[in-house]
Amino acid sequence: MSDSIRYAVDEGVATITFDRPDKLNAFTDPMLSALGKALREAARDDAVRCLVLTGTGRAFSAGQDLADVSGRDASGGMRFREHLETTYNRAIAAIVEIEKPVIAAINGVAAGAGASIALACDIRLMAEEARLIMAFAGVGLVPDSGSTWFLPRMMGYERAFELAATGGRVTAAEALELGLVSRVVPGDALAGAAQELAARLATGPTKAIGLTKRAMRRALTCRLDDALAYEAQLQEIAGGTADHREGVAAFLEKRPARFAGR
Ligand code: LHQ
Repeated sequence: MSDSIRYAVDEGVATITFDRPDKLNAFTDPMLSALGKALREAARDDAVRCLVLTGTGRAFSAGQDLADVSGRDASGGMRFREHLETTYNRAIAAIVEIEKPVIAAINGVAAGAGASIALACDIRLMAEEARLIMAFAGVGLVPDSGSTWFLPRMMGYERAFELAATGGRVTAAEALELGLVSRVVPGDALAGAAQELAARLATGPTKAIGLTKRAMRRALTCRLDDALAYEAQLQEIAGGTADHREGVAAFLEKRPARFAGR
């Protein structure tokens, strides 16, 4: 896909790997463009039923490449708004909007926008030695790429604010305690655990799982009566799928279901 983004599809699982280990997988413009392309490809390809995002080496990603930022123009400036709107914001929207589960396998440090990308995923598995760092304050910036939205919802305003304002670090054990990740595993078991979970999701009722994601994401900002109505609307769609018919038939025939993802 590009030198620093690897994209591979195997048995219904698309794995997107940030692959610039000498710079802790810090994002450059070509990487962000390749990430956007990989996410679009995974959304478009019906053979892909689950995604895994991970990094090579000792980092998930250290966020924006800061050398790239300072080298932008003669005054050392960067058009932050335009940059965010055309790169990270699109990637975050793609992760949230793709109607397939997205797993972050946080193999190592995830800092700044690297942490934001992990927080945007549906499920996070974290290596014991990994860290989440709200690095933005350390370079005089506000949390971006969705962190101001995700963090307070996941850990409450007060702790989220303290973390962001101090540029604080969260260990894997703390992340688990705070509900930021669903599971912590030894580093050498992380890739296997992520692929095992991804394989399970990729053989599930993909359409219903995608609609579940859509409904739950929407429910984060809507009223109960609205959520109830939306569930009913989506159930009408799920109820018309081959996977629903297969699930019911498998139950009645006392055998495992074989979901085709539609
Ligand atoms: C890096 C980076 C990096 C370049 C490590 N860039 N080289 C911002 C601006 C614009 C628009 C969009 O949004 C954003 C959002 C952001 O993401 S802002 C936050 C950016 N990230 C950071 O501030 C984190 C900076 N990195 C660090 O604080 C440390 O590297 C951590 C704590 C992640 C890891 O520390 P160490 O384990 O001690 O590793 P290291 O610092 O020695 O890094 C290894 C190499 O990676 C080193 O290169 P070198 O050639 O000297 O060996 C670093 O320069 C490079 N690297 N992060 N973000």
